[in-house]
Amino acid sequence: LRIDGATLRLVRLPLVTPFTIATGTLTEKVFPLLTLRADGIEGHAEGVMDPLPDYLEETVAGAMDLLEKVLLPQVLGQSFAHPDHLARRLAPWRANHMAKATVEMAFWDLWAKSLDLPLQTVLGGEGDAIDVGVSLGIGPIDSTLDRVAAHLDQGYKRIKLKVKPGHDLDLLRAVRGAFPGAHLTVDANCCYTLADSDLIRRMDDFDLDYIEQPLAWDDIHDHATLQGRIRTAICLDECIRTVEHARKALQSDAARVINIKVGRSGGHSAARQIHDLCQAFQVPVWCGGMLESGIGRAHNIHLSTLPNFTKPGDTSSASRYFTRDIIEQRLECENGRMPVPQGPGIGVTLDLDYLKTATLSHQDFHA
Ligand code: OSB
Ligand code: MG
Repeated sequence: LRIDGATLRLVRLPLVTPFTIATGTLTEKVFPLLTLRADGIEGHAEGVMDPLPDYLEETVAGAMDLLEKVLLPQVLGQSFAHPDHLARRLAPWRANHMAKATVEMAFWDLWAKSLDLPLQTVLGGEGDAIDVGVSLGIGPIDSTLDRVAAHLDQGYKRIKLKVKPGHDLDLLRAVRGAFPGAHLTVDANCCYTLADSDLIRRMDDFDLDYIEQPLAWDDIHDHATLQGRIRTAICLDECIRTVEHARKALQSDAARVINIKVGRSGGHSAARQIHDLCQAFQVPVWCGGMLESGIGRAHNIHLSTLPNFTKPGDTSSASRYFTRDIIEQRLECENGRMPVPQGPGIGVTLDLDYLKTATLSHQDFHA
C-alpha cells in the first residue's frame, strides 16, 4: 500500500470540565490529527502528547515539527505491505513514541480499510463491546463522592481516582466508606517517591484493584522495590513506552497490571507486542486514555478487544469529555459497555464541518 498523501491538522476541543491530575489541570484538548491517503482511501489518527511536557517528555509543538519535517517525508510515496514495516521504518529515531504512533496508527486504519476489514479484526481482537471504567480528576472530596455515585449509576465498571500528596488517604477513606463494593483504583501520575512507601502501604487497607504509576515516569527499578513493600498490585502507565520497558517491568515484578496506551507506545504494533508479553506473564492489561477525540478513542476501543484486556479501560463516553466530537458517530457507553464502531478500519468518520471550526492549522502533503 503506497502512501500518496497526508493532511496534518492541529485541533483544539474545549473539555466539558477541567481535568486535574497530580501534574496540573487541562481545560482544553489540543492535538495533532493526521490523515494518510492511498488509492482514494483515508486513515486517521491523533497524537496524544500534551502542549507541555507534563505527562511525558513529548510536546504538541515538538511532535508537529517532527511529523512535518521528518516522519511524514519518510513515509510519503513509500509502500508498506504491513503496518509493522512502517513501524520498523520509524524505529531508528530515538523515542518520540507518541509522534511515531500518530503515523503508525493512521496507517493501521488505512491498511485495514484497504482490506475492507475492521481494525479489531486485523489486530486479532473480537467482540462487539468492551467494559469501560472512568477516571475522575482531582477535586474536593464531597464533590468526588457525588461524581463516583453518578458514574456508578451510569454503569461504569471501575472508578479510578486521581491522587496526589495530601489528597490520598482521606479521599480513599471517604470513597471506600461510601461505596464498600465498588471496583476502585488510584492513579498517582508519578507524584510519590520511595520515601512515601509507608503512606502508599496504607492504601492496602482500601481494597484497591491496583495503584497506577506511583513513582517516576522513567523509573522501573524503584517500582519493583515498592511492589515488594505493599500488597496492592502496581499498575504501570507512564513507564511503559516500549516493549522493552514492559519486559523489564514484568521480569522485575515492577508491574502486576499494565495500562496500555497505544498512542504512548509507538502504535498498535508495539501495543500488541506489549499485550502478548503481558499475557505470557499472566499479567492483565487494560486500555488507558489521554482524553482523546473520537478518532483516538475509536483506535483504543478496537485495541481493547484483544483477549488479555481483561480489566475495564479508560475509554469513557465522548460526552464525558466534549460537548461535540469531531466524528459523525456518537461513542457512548451503555451500562458500562462501549460498542465497537462497526465498518472497515476504526469505523468512525470525521465530521468535517465541526472539525473545520476546531482546526487551528492545516497542512497538506503530496507524494
Ligand atoms: O494517567 O491515565 C492517565 C488523562 C490524561 C493524561 C493522563 C491520564 C489521563 C487519564 C484519563 O487518566 C483517561 C481518559 O479518560 O481518557
Ligand atoms: Mg495513568
